Amino acid sequence: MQNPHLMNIPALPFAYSCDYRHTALVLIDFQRDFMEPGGFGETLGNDVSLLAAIVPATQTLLAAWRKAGALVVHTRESHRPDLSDCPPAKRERGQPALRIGDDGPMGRILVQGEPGNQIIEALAPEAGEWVIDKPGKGAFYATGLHDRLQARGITHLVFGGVTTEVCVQTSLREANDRGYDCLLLEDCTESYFPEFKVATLAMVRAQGGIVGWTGASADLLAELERS
Ligand code: C5J
Repeated sequence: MQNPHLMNIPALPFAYSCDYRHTALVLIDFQRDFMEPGGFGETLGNDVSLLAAIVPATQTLLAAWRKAGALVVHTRESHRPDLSDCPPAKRERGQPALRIGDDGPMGRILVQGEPGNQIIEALAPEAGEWVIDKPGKGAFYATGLHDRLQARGITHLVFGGVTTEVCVQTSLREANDRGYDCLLLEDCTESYFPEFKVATLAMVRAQGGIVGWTGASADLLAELERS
């Protein structure tokens, strides 16, 4: 008998198959520091309002994923208050208005526990969901995430989050190298640079899905409902 929990989701470059009991929804860095004025994203000179467009679709997906009882992983790009996990190369890069660790309108930029470092209210983690604080762009660097996913029997990862070409793409590539099949949802990820989003989606699925699949949340929702 066919596995009733198996989902066959229309995707590119071809259908993405996964059992939601072995799949985690990974939401990357939906933090005020990236999504709202006064945070890290804006200090780098970006128009942060561009990122708001993906919140409704991500909320709908998150609600359905929760209802299915499947694993949700939230990440935050964040550093310890003493910045011992922030290499000078990261802190001193470029000419931002405020650097990591500086005081801003939402507290210290990209520092754990500060208001700006929290995930936006609309997508706030619920009890039992994993919240991974990561000092790098990738979710697997210095976090122990791989071991936790392995212990939980997770083989597939569905990604949303910001920004597409930085922390989302880095995390997806790290995951691919660790043996996970990865689906990037195009309506649940956004960039400050629309052309970078388009390019990232194309890169991920090129060459027969060289590092993963891309798809739409509506197609995932339909399969989740069916299974
Ligand atoms: C950036 C991220 N863009 N979450 N971080 O620095 O993509």
